[in-house]
Amino acid sequence: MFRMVLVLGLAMAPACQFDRSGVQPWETGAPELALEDASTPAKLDLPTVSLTGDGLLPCGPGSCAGCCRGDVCQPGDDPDGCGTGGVACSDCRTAGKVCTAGACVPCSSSLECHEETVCHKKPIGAEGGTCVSPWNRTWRVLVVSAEIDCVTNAWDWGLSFPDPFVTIRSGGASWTTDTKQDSCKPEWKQYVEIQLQPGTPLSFEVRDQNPVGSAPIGTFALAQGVSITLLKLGVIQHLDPSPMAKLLRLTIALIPAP
Ligand SMILES: [Ca+2]
Repeated sequence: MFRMVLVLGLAMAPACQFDRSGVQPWETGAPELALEDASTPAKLDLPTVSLTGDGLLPCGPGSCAGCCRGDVCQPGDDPDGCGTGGVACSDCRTAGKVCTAGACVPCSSSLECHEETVCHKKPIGAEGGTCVSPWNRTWRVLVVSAEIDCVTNAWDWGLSFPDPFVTIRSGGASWTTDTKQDSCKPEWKQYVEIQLQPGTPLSFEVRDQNPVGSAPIGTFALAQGVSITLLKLGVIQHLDPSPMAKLLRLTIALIPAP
C-alpha cells in the first residue's frame, strides 16, 4: 500500500510543479519556506484558552452552566435539552412539557408549546397542561361574541336592532347558537365540539332572526381548515372594515376539549 502511494506521489509530482522562470517568489502567492529557520525555536503566541465550558473538561457541574448531552454542554433552555447547573439534559418534548428556567414543567399556554403542538388542559382552566398534537382531537369551537353595524344599517324595518344567531358548519354538519334579541353586540359564549384534522373546513354565518325567516348579517369561512397558528392563539377575530359590512367583528375561541 505504502509503495503504491509513493509511486502515485511520484507520478503526480510533475503535475504539481509549474514553471517559475521569470516569476518572483512573492508573485506566486505561495509562501516561501526558509528551511534553515526550522531549527529556530518558534515563538508561540497562543490565545488564552478557557478550561471551562468549551469541551476541554468533561461536561458537568464545574464546566457547564446549562445541561450536558453526553460530554457536550448545551444551553439548557431547549425542550429537547433542558437543564441547568451541568446536570444531564432532560427531554421535555417527549413528556409533552416545556423547558422553563432549566426545568421541564407543564405548559400554561399553547404559545409555549414546541412547534406544532398546543397546550391541552384537563380540566379547561387548569394551571398547567400537556403539549399535544392539535389534530385528530376534539376541539370546543366557541362562538364568543359579535359586533354588528347598527348605525348605517336598518334592522327589523328600522323599528329595532337585529336578533342575531350564528350557524357553524363543518363538513356536512351544522350547529346553531341561541338567538339574541335586539342586540348589536351579542354575546353567546356557546360552543360545539368538533374533531379537527388538517384541512377540516369551518364556517360561521351570522343571521338576523325575523318573525318569518331570517336575513343575512355576515359570514366568515376557513375553507382550508384552521391553521396551527390560529389553534395556538386559540382565538379567531374576524374583522370586516369594509363600508358595506354589516358584521363588523366575530370572535371565536378554540379550546382543546378536556
Ligand atoms: Ca330581526
